[in-house]
Parts: sequence; C-alpha cells; structure tokens
Amino acid sequence: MKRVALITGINGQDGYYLSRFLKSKDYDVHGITSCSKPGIGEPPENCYYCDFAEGSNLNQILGTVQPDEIYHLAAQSHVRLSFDIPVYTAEVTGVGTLRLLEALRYYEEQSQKKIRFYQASSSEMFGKVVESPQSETTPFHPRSPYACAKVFSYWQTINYRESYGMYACNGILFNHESPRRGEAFVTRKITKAVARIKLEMQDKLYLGNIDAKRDWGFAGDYVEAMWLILQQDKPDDFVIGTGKTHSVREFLEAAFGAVDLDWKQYVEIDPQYYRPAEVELLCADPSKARQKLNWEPKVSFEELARLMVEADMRLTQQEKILSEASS
Ligand code: NAP
Ligand code: G4F
Repeated sequence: MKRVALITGINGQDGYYLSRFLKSKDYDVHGITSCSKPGIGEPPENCYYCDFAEGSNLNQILGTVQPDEIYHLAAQSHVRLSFDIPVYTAEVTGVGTLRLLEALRYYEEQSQKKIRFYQASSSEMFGKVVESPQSETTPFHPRSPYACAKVFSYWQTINYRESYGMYACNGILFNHESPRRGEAFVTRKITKAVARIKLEMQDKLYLGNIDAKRDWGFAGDYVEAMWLILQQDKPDDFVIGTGKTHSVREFLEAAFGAVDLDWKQYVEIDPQYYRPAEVELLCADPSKARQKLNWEPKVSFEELARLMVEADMRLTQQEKILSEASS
C-alpha cells in the first residue's frame, strides 16, 4: 500500500520540492491550497481548497485524504508583509496551525489511526539572537508578527505531542531558496533583477538592509530533512541549516558576479524595504540533524546564487522574446 502524504501550502516553494520528493519515494501525494487566487475553478486532482484563516473544512479533508503524514507548510510567510497585516498573519500562520492540530486530534480519535505531523517552524523565531550559532536549545526572541505567529505554532505542536501523545514535530528551518522562491524574498528579487539588468530590461535594483546576514541553503535539500524528521522512531524537533552565514551584500556579489556585472553600479537603498525591527544575524548549528538524521546540505551558497541566476536568465529571455513578438 502506498503511504499517503498531505501537504498544506503545496503551491509554495517548499510544497513544489516536497511533493516531487515524496512522489519519488512512491507516496500518494495530496495538497491543500488557499482560495485566494482570482479566477480559480475546480481544484486540480488530489488538491483541496482550505483557507487557514478559518479552516472549517479541515475535518472533511482529513476524512477524505486519510493521510499517514501531514506536512504543514501553509503560511503567510513574508516577514515584512506581516508588519502590514499582523492580525491576518497571526490567524493564518499561528492559529491556522492550531486549527489543523485540533482537526487532526479529532480525526485520530475517530479513526484510531496515528498520523505523523510536521510543522514548518522558522529560524525567524530566534530573532534578536542571544547566541550564535542557534541550536534546538537557543531561546527565542521573535522580531515580527510572523515570527510571533511561528513561535505560537511551535509551542502548540509540542503541546499536542505532550498532551495527547501525538507524533508532532517541528523542523526549525533556516532560509532556503530556489528558482521557485517567491519574487518578494530578497534572493529571488536579486536574481530576477540580475537577469533583467543583464538583458537590458531594467536599470536599477532597490533594496533595504543589505548588511543583514542569513544562513541560506537550497530548498531541494531541505525538503529531504522534513521527510527524515517524520521517519524517526520518536517525534522530536530539529534545526536545519548549513552552519554558514552570509550577508545580502555577499549574495549581491555572487549573483551579479555570475553574469560578470558589478552590483555596486546597479543597487540603491530604499528605506521602504527596512523593517520596523530587523533580524540582523542568523546562523544554524545543525549538529543534531547531522547526527540523528544523517542529513547534510549539498548545494553551496555560491552554487545556489548561480543556479538561481541561470534559471532567471532562461525565464527572462523567454519573457523578452514573447514581449517582442507581441509588440
Ligand atoms: P511560500 O512559498 O510562501 O508558500 C506558502 C504557501 O502557503 C503558499 O503557497 C500559499 O498557498 C499557502 N497559504 C498562504 N496563505 C494561506 C491561507 N490563508 N490558507 C491556506 N494556504 C495559504 O513559503 P515556502 O518558502 O514554501 O515555506 C513553506 C513554509 O515554511 C512556510 O510556512 C514558511 O513560513 C516556512 N519557512 C520557510 C522558510 C524559507 O526560507 N523558505 C524557512 C523557515 C520556515 P496558495 O498559493 O495556495 O495560496
Ligand atoms: O528574503 P527575506 O524577505 O527573508 P526573511 O525575512 O529572512 O524570511 C524568510 O526566511 C525565514 C527563515 O529565517 C522564513 F521563516 C520566512 O518565511 C521567509 O522565508 O529577507 C532576508 C533579509 C532580511 O534581513 C531583509 O531585511 O534581506 C533583507 N532585505 C534587504 N532588502 C530584503 C530587502 N528583504 C526583502 N524581502 N526585500 C528587500 O528589498
């Protein structure tokens, strides 16, 4: 019998890589998508609509899918945006997790089945870091409505594990990127701009705090860690990252350098991209994942920047051809 996985947020970056990974392991993969897209009609096969801001049909979806494993990736995941829509972010990214855990508890009771639950926790929870690198024992100091909502979800996950004996785990993932990264996140914003500047479709790139440092890895590597977390004998929480940190400035150097351009000629600082409170430094201590999951990231920082630029060059070249053909 095929194992059944349910991925919330299946249309996001991680949902894309995780569904491919699980299919390669012969899972029957189902997904949840929000109803927010205009012009939406019938859901695609094995896909169900649910808005985590209310979640009233979660019991019905669990009963239909009958999952063995749930990967809860759905979230309003943009940190800067969470300052503009804090209540919505708390509803979706925080209380949305509780809605799913509660539906899952009811489903387990009814079906007498044990389900494995993965919560997409975030290194943003470390926020104003009290030590570096950050491990599973580092205290949290969240610095945004998004990070506060993720701390709420982190503790609810542990609370359901401890209160009801549920197999519920947190993966505390540091930043991970890919050509599927949303265009409002800094790496993808940069690689898209690099391609457009190289192809003479854009002159300038406006950014906020380019001294911020992040531990950046490749999303394709990180979804394997999500799966490994749910394959352990006992439920537990894991930090997932590379253990190396780089500034946005260094990402600029790597991305513009990939097409032989000097970033300093094109980048300008625009304070509208500053955040009311910034997370200045994140750097993972992934020793526990290395020891217990035997997990290692494969793609380096330089390779990541290059592969994202190359993907955006291909995409932008196609866009340019299409727009020239239609003008
Ligand atoms: P993403 O690309 O923003 O995907 C998140 C998905 O959540 C979206 O595709 C969206 O699906 C869905 N969603 C948003 N609002 C929703 C709502 N109200 N109801 C139902 N679904 C909703 O994020 P990602 O980079 O793949 O990250 C996956 C998860 O890991 C997120 O929870 C994120 O916070 C967390 N995380 C990410 C990173 C990272 O560096 N990427 C690091 C740590 C943790 P639709 O398109 O269907 O609306
Ligand atoms: O790419 P970012 O928007 O990612 P951020 O805030 O680190 O959050 C991402 O990673 C988290 C894991 O730590 C996830 F939980 C979260 O869901 C999301 O995926 O910004 C990275 C850094 C920040 O310090 C930001 O201030 O880049 C800085 N930055 C500078 N200029 C910018 C910009 N960020 C964005 N998005 N846009 C800019 O123009």
